[in-house]
Amino acid sequence: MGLDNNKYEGIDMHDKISTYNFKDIIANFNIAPGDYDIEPFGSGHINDTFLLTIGSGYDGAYLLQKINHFVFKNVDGLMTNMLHVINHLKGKAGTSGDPAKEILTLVPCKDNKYYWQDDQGNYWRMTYFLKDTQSYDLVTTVKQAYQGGAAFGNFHWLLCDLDPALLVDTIPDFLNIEKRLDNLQRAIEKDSVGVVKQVQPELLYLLEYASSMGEISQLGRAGILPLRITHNDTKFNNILLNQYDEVQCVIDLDTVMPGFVAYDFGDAIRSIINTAAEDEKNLDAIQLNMPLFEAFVKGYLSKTVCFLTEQELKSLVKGALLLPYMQAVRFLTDYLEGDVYYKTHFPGHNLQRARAQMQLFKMLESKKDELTNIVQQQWLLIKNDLKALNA
Ligand code: ADP
Ligand code: GN1
Ligand code: MG
Repeated sequence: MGLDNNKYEGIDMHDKISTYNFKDIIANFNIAPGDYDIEPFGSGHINDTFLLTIGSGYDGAYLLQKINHFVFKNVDGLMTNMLHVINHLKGKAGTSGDPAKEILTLVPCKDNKYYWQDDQGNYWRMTYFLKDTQSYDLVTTVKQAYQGGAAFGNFHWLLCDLDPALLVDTIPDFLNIEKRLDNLQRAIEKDSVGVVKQVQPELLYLLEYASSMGEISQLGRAGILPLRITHNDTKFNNILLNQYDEVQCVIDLDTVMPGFVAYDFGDAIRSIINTAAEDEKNLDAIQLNMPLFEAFVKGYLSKTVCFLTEQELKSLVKGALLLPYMQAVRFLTDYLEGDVYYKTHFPGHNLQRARAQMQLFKMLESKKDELTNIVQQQWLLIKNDLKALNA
């Protein structure tokens, strides 16, 4: 994570910090008044996150986020979703755990709402900062991967009985590949920044796979895959691990809405199995770490074996291929549109990201059968263990 004085992911944040009147913003939230230090935090591509600390250490620290309302058009709906999910998770928290540490807690504003709009039209929210935790952009150990699987599997399990009708789609068709490909097509036709001619090989490659990528959507529409409440942004850095690298909390709840488990499985795998960064320039460095895949599967199935359908099980590897493909489509579309969606840190960043995700997709495609066998084996092993336990 990029905290180096005021350099944040390579960007100088002096300007960004001085853009906002933090004193006024903070004054609208129900926190103890004081002289808070403010630093940019995290490496998310969408929202702007700031850490608020008082004195030394992280006691009494908060995380303040400016919600990207270009991306999230319905902030009120998004925050209502977030409250439903948080309340549901807190309602289920067992006596063994500590809900304040394991589930995000929103700080209310003085008007009792959970977000505040400043006079420039920006939307702000605040959560308690969970100290002694870490998030990883790159996964390096089987323990981390296993914990990631258990975290998202448990998340699906806990939300199984939350009424999907309570949640709005915070971004309509967010993970609908057919719509994403339509957007790419529109961006090609518009060619608003004149770069389409530079990316012909990438476009040809992506379009070659387009028709086979709609399978999960089609199975969903046919009612073969059940719509559940899913996270939809299961990048590994959206989990906080404690100091022993055990899962503590699933974060970044902006996109929790109805979806298919294969999407969450696939997006997590995208960020776990890759030996290199999401935006790796050197494509040869992008390799698959199979032990991490197996560990994630083990963790995920240990929490979901009791409710996943056979069709869902079969869809998991399809999701693992689809998500890097879809990410390549999304990054490339943003490149063609002039970098209007994701934060970028240098010109051509979205193209570099798209190429890296395409490379990851190619690697996964070549190992599809091996990945499927691992899922099947783990499923059988866990089922047998359960049978033995209940015998
Ligand atoms: P984004 O939408 O920009 O990805 P996130 O909600 O994921 O924003 O937060 C960005 C980063 O901040 C996370 O990857 C994590 O490192 C850290 N983070 C988020 N929420 C908390 C929290 N409550 N306590 C500690 N760290 C947090
Ligand atoms: C964005 O906010 P962040 O960085 O967790 C994006 C995800 C992408 C991800 C790619 C709302 O997630 O969909 O998978 O970047 N979030 C949104 O790194 O578009
Ligand atoms: Mg995030």
